[in-house]
Amino acid sequence: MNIGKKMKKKSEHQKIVITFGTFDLFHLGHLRILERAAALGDFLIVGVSSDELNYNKKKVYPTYSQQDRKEIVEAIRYVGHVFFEESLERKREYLLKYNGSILVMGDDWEGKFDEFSDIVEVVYLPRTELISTTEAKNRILDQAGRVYDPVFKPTL
Ligand code: C2G
Repeated sequence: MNIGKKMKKKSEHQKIVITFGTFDLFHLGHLRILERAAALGDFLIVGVSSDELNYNKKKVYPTYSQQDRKEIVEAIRYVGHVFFEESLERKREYLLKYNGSILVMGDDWEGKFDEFSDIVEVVYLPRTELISTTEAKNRILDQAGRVYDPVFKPTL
């Protein structure tokens, strides 16, 4: 029997925590916010931003497709349910639909979602330092340069 999955089952009267994110190139910062968000309630629901939402926001698609990002987040043991966040404007609708009690975001979003405090408790958690998808991409590019550029000398 899969105990982990059994524990994820939602029931009445549970405190539902909802969080949102892209979760591209899933890293420890992502894992830690999901762990801390889950600890605030009984059941964690995650809105994974769709590819189109990301493109509209940043004019670039994430490295991994929305289906891949959703599947990875679904596999995290702190997560009970995952849906696609199709638009930033639909947060209130999602919070009501999924019956959320707490909205959790990293503190890079501090103050941005206070407007929803009439229907949920809004909590901003400190980001994990020194880790981000952008930092990972830059490190990969830097390392690729070392591997493929025969004249590149790393500074020690
Ligand atoms: N995060 C963190 N520590 C990091 C990096 C990210 O705690 N080092 C948190 C962010 O604060 C966010 C979550 O992990 O709460 C997901 O981060 P991103 O994938 O960067 O998502 P973002 O682009 O902020 O999308 O509706 C809002 C958006 O969908 C949020």
